[in-house]
Amino acid sequence: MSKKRVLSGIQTTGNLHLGNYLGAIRNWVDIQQDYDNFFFFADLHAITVPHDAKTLAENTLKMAAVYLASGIDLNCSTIFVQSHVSAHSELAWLLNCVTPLNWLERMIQFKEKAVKQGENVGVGLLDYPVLMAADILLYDADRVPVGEDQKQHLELTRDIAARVNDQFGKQKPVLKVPEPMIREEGARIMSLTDGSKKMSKSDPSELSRIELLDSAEAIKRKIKKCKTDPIKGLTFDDPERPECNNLLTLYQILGNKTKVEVAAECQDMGWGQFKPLLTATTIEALQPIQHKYHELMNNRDYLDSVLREGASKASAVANQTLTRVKDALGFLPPL
Ligand code: AQP
Repeated sequence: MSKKRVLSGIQTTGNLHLGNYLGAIRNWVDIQQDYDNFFFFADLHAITVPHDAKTLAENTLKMAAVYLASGIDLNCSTIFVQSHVSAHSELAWLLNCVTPLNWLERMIQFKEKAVKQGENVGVGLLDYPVLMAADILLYDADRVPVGEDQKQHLELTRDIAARVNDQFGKQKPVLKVPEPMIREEGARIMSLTDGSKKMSKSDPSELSRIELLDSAEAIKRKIKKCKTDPIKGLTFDDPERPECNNLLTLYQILGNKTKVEVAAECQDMGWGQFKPLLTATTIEALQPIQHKYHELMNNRDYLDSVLREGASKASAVANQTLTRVKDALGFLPPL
């Protein structure tokens, strides 16, 4: 039996942080041997908010090195740059024409990010979930591993696929309807400065996130300054103590411990005792990734060849789906 297909990606908007790693990449690495995987660098998504043309390409390359350094295995996973596979933009247009506007206006992420951009909010930000639907549906993905924050967008992808099938695939479904794959642990890593907000690349405060490439010094400083509370004894799942829950979760996952172990270890601790432990655990967990990352960044030819091959494999799959959709929608095939 052939393996089920998995697809996921991350925007190339900036440096990856622990939320992206624990909510996404680490899970991809853990499951990859059981699936046929496509992981991409969402550079077309990265321009849905104002971006710096001088850093976009470099951010994309850095992210490729991070995926590989984190353990993505090219024997079972294809990695590629979204803009290198033109079918993504093309299918997004076709899907735009079957997607009702009010489906997009309901998206929480749009509402949150639109507020930050005021009157200048771009059409691309509203349309982001349709491009995401195209990303997923092009590969006939069975499963999409994402963090909790992307769940609504994935529901929309399913709705769009069902609508296309309903309107144009009465005899035979045109698109495969994918399932989300959300791992409970690490699904929502919170900001270090506000335990009620998710850790995010676009948070203006660098102190709010630990980036995967942060130096040991930076990690130490950020954990030292992170928000805590005056209560002694550290516990999970207290709704009054979101920061405490978040920091214990980081300690648990990065230290490869169970929740029960961490709860027992930390129940009588104060922050003064806990913070150095979390700092050491974080530095130790990130060190091998950082080491490998620097090696890869010094081997540009290798990275280029991986991305070239990835784009070619991804295009072969994506173009087939695109042709299937265009046929179903009734386009005159190229002559
Ligand atoms: N805080 C988080 N906890 C768990 N998972 C997270 N992800 C992002 N933040 C967290 C997961 O990372 C993957 C890639 O996300 P993305 O960069 O494409 O978009 P995002 O979700 O909007 O991530 P950011 O960091 O918040 O980026 P900006 O600030 O640029 O929007 C997804 O699987 C996501 O669930």
